[in-house]
Amino acid sequence: EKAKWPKETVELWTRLSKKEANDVETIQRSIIHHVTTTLARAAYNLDNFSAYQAVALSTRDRLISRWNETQGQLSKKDPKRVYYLSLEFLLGRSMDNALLNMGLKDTYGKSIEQLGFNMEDIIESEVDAALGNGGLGRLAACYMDSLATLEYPAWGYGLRYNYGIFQQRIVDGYQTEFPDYWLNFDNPWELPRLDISIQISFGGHVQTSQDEYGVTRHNWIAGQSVQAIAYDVPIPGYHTENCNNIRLWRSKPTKTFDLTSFNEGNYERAVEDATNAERITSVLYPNDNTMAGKELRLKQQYFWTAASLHDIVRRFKKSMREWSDLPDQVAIQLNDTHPTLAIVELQRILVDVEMLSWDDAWDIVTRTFAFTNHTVLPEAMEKWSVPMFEYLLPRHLQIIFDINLYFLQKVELKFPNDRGLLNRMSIIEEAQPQQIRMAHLAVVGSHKINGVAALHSDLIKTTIFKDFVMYYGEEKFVNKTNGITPRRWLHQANPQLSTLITETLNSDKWLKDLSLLRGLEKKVPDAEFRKKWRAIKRANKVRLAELIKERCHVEVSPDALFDVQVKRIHEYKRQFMNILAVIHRYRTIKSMTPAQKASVQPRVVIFGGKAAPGYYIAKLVIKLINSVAAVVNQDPAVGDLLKVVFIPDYNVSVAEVIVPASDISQHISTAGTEASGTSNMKFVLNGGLIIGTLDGANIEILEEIGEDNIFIFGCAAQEVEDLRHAQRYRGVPMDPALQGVISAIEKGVFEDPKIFQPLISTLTVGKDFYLISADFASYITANQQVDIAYKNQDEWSKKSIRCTANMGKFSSDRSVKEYADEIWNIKPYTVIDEGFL
Ligand code: Z16
Repeated sequence: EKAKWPKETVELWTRLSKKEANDVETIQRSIIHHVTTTLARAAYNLDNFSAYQAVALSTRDRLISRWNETQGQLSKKDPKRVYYLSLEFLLGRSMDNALLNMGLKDTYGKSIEQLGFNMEDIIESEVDAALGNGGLGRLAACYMDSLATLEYPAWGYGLRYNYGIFQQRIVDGYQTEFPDYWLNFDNPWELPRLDISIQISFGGHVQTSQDEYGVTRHNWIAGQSVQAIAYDVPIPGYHTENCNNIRLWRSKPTKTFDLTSFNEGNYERAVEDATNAERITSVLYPNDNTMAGKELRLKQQYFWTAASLHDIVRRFKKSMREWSDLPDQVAIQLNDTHPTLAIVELQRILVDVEMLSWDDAWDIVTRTFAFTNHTVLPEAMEKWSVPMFEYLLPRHLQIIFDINLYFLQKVELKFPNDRGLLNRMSIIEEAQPQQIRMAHLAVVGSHKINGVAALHSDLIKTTIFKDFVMYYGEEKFVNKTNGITPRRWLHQANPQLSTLITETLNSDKWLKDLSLLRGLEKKVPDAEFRKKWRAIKRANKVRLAELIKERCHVEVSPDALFDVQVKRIHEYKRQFMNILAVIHRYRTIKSMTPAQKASVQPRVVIFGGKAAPGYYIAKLVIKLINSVAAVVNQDPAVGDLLKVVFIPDYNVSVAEVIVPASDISQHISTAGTEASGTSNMKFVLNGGLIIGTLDGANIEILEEIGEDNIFIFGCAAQEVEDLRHAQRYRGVPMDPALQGVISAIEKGVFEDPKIFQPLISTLTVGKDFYLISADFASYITANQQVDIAYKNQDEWSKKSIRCTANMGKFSSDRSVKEYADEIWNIKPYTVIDEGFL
């Protein structure tokens, strides 16, 4: 304790713990120091990767001092905090972002240059932290950036997987998966907290007894236990001292691992159990928008929520407050249903361990939690089989049954004699075996439930949570439209455009107040400005063309229209419809006279995205794209009029190259299926136009940028059910253009047609669930309108500028502020730079 030290000792510490300065020479010294000591290498004869490691370590030192300052000041002040529980944080690379946010990029650039290295090469040496699948995981990362930038006291909690999302390679046109062992080299962006270790239990049984007041007490006698070890990932805000934290848990065998087995002389059994303990945080499940139902996944969820809650409760207890104050000190946001067990675990701690009454405990629990829903797709709804759950978490199962009992009793009081209603609302689904509906549990245990875009938030109120809206009332269900961080997705990914915007607006304030982009509108009539705007887009396309050359071995012209669809491969996202329209385009070009061809707008169609390894149909879509590409790209009758590429291993870093380089991007899900989408926002922010359906956040983007600057087609969400019905029971025939395309595939224009039969079958009349046939004609028309509009480059540039200018709403700063004000009830806290470590 500092207070007990003699004056000289305190003075010595104070004098010697001054933070390192941020001038070029000090930074160079720090880099060289890490080369020669931490890395134990010679200061000359370094490769790019070692140089990257040294620069990363030097950057890390600066992050750590901000982290220390922030966490120290927050401990003293002890304001209300928010905890964002997410099984996924798709952070991507850290170095460039950390340097930009801390305002050190230029100084580091100079320092590195003088030491004989190039900043861009060094940045490229970093591997992505890919602890997420797609939209949900990247959203968590954007929200962490905004929380730190807006100076909210916030922590993320997640898992430190040894293997992130698999690496995708294309072999013979098919996706093949390779492990992403991202921790092969030291990870400088985490701080191991080997001293923070929490014991987590599984299995066993529940002992019941009466206490001295005759109250029944439940004692969970666990079967096995493992340790949770903390790894902290600092998240610096943009141009602020505040530095938040993501705490990731790693599973380890308990220190005294299976003494019993040892004592029985069963050494092998003991070591085997130890290996099983490590398995919990071994791998990220590679499903986006589908539920797998594996036992290990449930173990991950409990391990993570129990460790996080233990940590949160420990921190709260230090403040010596009453339990009833918990909701005034702590807000916990559940990112999807994955962390719903936290609700049950907190109830267990309060009732079984802290001896609160059930009702007092439940009041505290429900005022603490809020829940974000990200999908209405039935296959994505989390359900756990009761027998499996009971085996792993017997006490938690009892608590869930009690929560359900008390809940249904209240429903029955309000709406008597409606067994259908009780069945529909129950947390337990009466199937064989019974299933726990995690979404129902999350709704019952939270004070606010939010969807992620206006349409989606309306839809959940009329579909999956309809009965709950009737019971609780409308106020519990709110909308928080997603957002993206303009720091990574414009400033960092598109530095030239960022510079032009700052010059034009005479300030860089827009990076913290994105609505200021409106100021670009006045430049729309300025031909000189439009020329600069176009030149930047072209430079970004040249960069993407180089990446395509490298990864796909296809040469594409940066003067063609770049048409992009990059996202997880899923039937509802309709990459299949896109490639079918590409085939239609190919056939149209092939049927043209040379004179007709002369007026065709050249187009490069760019695909990217991973399919879940067990999603057969999605993987066939990838194969079809690659088969079409193989035929089209070498057809002399087509030449540069049409190129098709599938960029392998789409990830955050690849997105940072693709997004600034698109002219048009495709967001074409069947209306009502894509909860929000966030890449749509990234493209438009970078001056890319979009073609899309009336789905998710596309609708709000349309409202902001105006109908002249977006290509909308297809049916609306309200029409979907009628269209499906008509198709099923009135046998609406397939769209003729689509019929032609299917015939071409079946004739073997693109490899052996047998391969694609299962894919084509999904379009059989009456089975085309995602309504590709119903939307096909309007999709083709919308694509033709894109071609026509692109011919007039000057008009296109006006649209492009208007796009960027009107994207202010979609900053994750706006989203996070809405959560803070309307759900979490937290205030910012500005960290003061005290100049000491
Ligand atoms: C996911 O990425 C999403 C939803 C979900 O249930 C599971 C996963 Cl892993 C996505 C939505 O599909 C997307 O529309 C949305 O923009 C994103 O979550 C963030 O909210």
